[in-house]
Amino acid sequence: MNELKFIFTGPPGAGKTTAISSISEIPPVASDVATTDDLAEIKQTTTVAMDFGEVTLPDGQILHLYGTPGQRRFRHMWEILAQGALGLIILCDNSRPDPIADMDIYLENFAQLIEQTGAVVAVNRMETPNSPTLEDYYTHLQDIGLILPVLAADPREREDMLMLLDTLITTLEYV
Ligand SMILES: Nc1nc2c(ncn2[C@@H]2O[C@H](COP(=O)(O)OP(=O)(O)OP(=O)(O)O)[C@@H](O)[C@H]2O)c(=O)[nH]1
Ligand SMILES: [Mg+2]
Repeated sequence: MNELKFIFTGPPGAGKTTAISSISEIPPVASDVATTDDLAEIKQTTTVAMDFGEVTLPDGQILHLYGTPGQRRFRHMWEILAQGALGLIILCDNSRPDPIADMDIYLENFAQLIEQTGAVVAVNRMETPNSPTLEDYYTHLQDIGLILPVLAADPREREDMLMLLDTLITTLEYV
């Protein structure tokens, strides 16, 4: 049987490692090391290779969840992790300077996967003052010819993350 595999991606600190640890029914596998650069001001660790977790779907199948490193310098892992994936979740951190430009980086890098399968966009830290609305994300996606679901979701909340998986699965059923 083919592996059922979803990928979480997005910029450093968006919450990919957090999301997988919120959802996973097995102890998640992480590959975090201490942050040393500018990122150290925001958080203590960063992913250098991948995150891994598992969740059982309502039909009993096991879904494998992989998280990419956010940092560009580890981008060689993005392609490796995307192989054989059935869908993509792009996490956006609305407190970053230009979160829509962040989204574009991952849309571009995973364009082939998105075209072949599907993707959802999840935005956290929505309470950030003067930050984009969900409508802004959606409009931008439309402008570049993509119709993807855009949701507000907190990676620390398991229910939010399960809702994302559900949305992605529903999207894929219509591809
Ligand atoms: N307050 C708040 N904190 C959040 C929210 N979403 C994520 N976080 C926090 O942001 C941090 C995200 O860290 P990670 O999960 O390591 O981020 P990552 O995307 O894996 O980052 P890299 O591996 O460096 O690419 C965690 O400390 C989360 O608790 C949110 O909506 N609100
Ligand atoms: Mg991480």
